[in-house]
Amino acid sequence: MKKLSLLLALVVAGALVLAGCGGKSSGGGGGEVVDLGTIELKDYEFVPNQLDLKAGVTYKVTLKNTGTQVHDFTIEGTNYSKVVQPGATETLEFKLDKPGTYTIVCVQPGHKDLGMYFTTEVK
Ligand SMILES: [Cu+2]
Repeated sequence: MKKLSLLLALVVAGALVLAGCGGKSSGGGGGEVVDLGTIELKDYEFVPNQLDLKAGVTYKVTLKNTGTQVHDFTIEGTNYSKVVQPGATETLEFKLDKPGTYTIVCVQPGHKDLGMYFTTEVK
């Protein structure tokens, strides 16, 4: 009987330790997101138009459309794209697994031709 209650105490203590670890890891490690801040979508440019990116990192960017047209933030060759209405602010999370040169572009008709794109290196 004593042995059984000791065992029970150990099991309860173990469960508490596990619960403690679980709480910590959900707050920090693993799903870390790096905030890139705000990029303005103007008629017809991105400001700023430089990003310092690393492969395998999850980034969050805030997209603020200060222009008069609908704009979007599209990473060519990926499924990442976010349309932002004039005056609106949206956020986009993305992760690029392969290093290389990527083009960020607004795919609204004619906008790329007006210069609304930039290239960025992912290391
Ligand atoms: Cu645009």
